Amino acid sequence: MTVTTSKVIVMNKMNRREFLKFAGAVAAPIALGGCGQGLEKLSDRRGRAAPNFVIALCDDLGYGDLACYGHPHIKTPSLDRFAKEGVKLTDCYAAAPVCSPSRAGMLTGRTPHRCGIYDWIPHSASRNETCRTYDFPERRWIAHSWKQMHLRQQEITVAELLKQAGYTTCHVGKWHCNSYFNSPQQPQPDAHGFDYWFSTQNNAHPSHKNPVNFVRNGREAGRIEGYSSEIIVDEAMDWLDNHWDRVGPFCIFVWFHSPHEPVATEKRFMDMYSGKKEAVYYGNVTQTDHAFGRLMDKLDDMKLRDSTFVMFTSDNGPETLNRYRGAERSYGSPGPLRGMKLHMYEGGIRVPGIIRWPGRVKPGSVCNEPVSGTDILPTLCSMAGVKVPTDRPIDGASVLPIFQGKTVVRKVPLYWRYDGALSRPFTVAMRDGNWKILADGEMTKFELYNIRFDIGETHNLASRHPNLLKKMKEKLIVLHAEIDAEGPKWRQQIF
Ligand SMILES: [Ca+2]
Repeated sequence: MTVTTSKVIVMNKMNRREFLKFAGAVAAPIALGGCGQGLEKLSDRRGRAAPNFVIALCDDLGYGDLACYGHPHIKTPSLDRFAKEGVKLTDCYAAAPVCSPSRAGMLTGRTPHRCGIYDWIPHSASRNETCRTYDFPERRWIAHSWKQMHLRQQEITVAELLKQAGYTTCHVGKWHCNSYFNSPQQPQPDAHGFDYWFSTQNNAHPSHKNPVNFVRNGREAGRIEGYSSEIIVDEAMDWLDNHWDRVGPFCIFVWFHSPHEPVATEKRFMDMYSGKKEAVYYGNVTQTDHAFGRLMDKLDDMKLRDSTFVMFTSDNGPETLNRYRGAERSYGSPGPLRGMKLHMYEGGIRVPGIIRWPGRVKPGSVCNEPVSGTDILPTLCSMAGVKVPTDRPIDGASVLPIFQGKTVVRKVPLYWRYDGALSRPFTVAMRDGNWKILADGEMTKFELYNIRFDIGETHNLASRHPNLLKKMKEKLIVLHAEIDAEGPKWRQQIF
């Protein structure tokens, strides 16, 4: 039954010809040779200046939404060029299939459940939370407890670690790691290591156009003319000009609101798709691409290209059209993947991922080694010569080995949990090598896929590989219990 659902989703988004074109675009370079770069050994880097970091994160950008990931219509010239200058990751994952947990995972290097970020976080002022409960009884929480959910002060973020190591740090865009935004009741971006922040609690309001809800270092910025992706990049460029000391290295997190709803797009980008019902969405991705390109041009103007590691990715898969009232522009594509945002199948969690690091990453290469949002902290720490915290479990791993053509060494397999997943009963997933297991929260139902050869998760191999299933089940059950025990219990059950 679930296979049928998958086919419907894929076919809704992409016809067969487009799918084959996409599959070819992704698969062919892999066959030609993975990630080997012939790069300098990491030890050679000792003594060199630590690189700057730019981590650009889109909101709900699907795996199939960029031209360089096979989209048949959307134009993304800046990112296509960026991919030719760097490495395109075919197996890049978000830490979760939904906003807030994904961001917490990226900041902490920990699977978000450990941090207590179980779901997207409502704004403290929102009114309708008392009726928001999960519809399966064992997981029902009173909804106002969601407003208690936030990235706690005791979590250690990558920004804090880099700051301690002499980096100047900046966050621009969507934050979504607390409910009481710009309030003393919960930690704000500065409390999590960002020297400078120009951020919103969640989406740009009322839409990407002329947003009114940015806060700059604790002060409301008021209504700003323009579109949020451009506004964010303007701020990042201004920060580089006027706030970065130009002495030590910098780290900027550029967290776009686009192409999440409510989508609004400048006319000239919509006009590129005139006559298409998807014009607002497609144009929105193109506008984000344009804004990203401007930031890359700025790095060139300041002669920072060679000293800056840049990663572009997304926080989860694409929204389902009309899933809720207001999602009528969500024409995002998961490409050949099964599922969408909020699913534990690949469409929910596998996202575009492109890294440029001149001199270390072979231009135009393609890498099929899995990389997750939780890997950002250990990877950046490794490059900056900063120790990763040892007083708590860190799930991510440094992915620097992929730049030397090697495999990432993981102590913890890639793991995802989202109790509100639309792919229920499957709310938990784990990937170990080429294999992915899905499970329900009670660890009684399982599916098993060879994700390398079955990217669309169409063949459940659980019954065909009982020994492998048993091994992965055992590993997952232990990991799941350990992570579950660590998550803080600020939720209250209502019965
Ligand atoms: Ca999102």
